[in-house]
Amino acid sequence: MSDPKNTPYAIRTYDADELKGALRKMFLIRKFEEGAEDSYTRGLIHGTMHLSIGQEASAVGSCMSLSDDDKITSTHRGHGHCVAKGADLGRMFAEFFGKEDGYCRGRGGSMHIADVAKGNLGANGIVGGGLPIAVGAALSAKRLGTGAVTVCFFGDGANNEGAFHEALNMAAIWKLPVVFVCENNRYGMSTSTEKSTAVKHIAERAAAYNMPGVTVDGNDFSAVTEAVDSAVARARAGDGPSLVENLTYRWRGHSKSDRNRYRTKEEIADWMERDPIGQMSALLVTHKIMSENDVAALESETEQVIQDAIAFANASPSPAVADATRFVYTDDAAA
Ligand SMILES: Cc1ncc(C[n+]2csc(CCOP(=O)(O)OP(=O)(O)O)c2C)c(N)n1
Repeated sequence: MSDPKNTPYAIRTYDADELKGALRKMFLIRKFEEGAEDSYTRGLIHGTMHLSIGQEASAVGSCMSLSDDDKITSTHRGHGHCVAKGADLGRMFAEFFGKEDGYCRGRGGSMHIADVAKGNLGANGIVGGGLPIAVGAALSAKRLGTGAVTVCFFGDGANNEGAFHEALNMAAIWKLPVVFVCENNRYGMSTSTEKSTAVKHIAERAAAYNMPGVTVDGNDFSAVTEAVDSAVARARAGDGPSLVENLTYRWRGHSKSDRNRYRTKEEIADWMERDPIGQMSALLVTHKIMSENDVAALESETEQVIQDAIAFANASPSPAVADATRFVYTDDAAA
């Protein structure tokens, strides 16, 4: 008989439906962003956007043990977090296309999607901007005794912002129920983490704020769930914050204008070999949770979901010109 200790954490912890649901969300993130990229090329999307293709295990794995009552704060690279926390894909595309059915009635676009009903407090165009918001949400949960935990996503670039240090310190002294999840994809725009950060692993910085810090392979769904689930349990038990660093990689450029001059084709190809979706599919096939045919069928099903979401967004009405300034701050402000 196989030793259960050799069975990966996710397989020991989650049932078949939960694991299939996680792989489905990872496919949805990938297909959503491919659909967004294609729509951008067709001129359907204005402004820029930041794709997280290659980082799907970090987004989905970090949200596995959260309910709709738990909160997340996201980043400029936030589509994956949004989908992982259960957002409606049609409304996301509608927001991208500037349509009335979008999450901000088409006024915000890619970097302003929030889905409060699902506990997603929103993307943020300000690097490090989500960190103080997460501390505030966790403080509110603690004071109100709701039992909710906040997962705060941020990039490696944010770890050198003052807001990062202030947020971790405050969360630690007040023992707040927050998990700081750094998605270290090795670059902040064109600057490598190596050149910009004094420590080798960002998780080492947790020691300065008297909280646990762990670095994991962020492309390994099971490793991400193992680290984040334990940090969420610690936060829920009232033992305070933790820092988890998910090592990952964005396959695409920083944004649509990136010409990728700061990294080699070989480096990108090497990380594409470590595809989080390929790894998760292999994990589920190896442990006989799905067959290869099941995985292929799931992938096709998610492609159809994305096509339907794009069709929904295309059919959604554009805002009336007379309403252009409404729903930006409050409905009343422009009334
Ligand atoms: C406070 C602030 N400074 C600079 C920028 C410009 N900017 C946008 S994204 C980015 C890089 C962020 O890198 P990281 O946090 O590692 O996230 P990633 O893009 O790698 O996901 C920068 C410098 C900004 N939006 N906000």
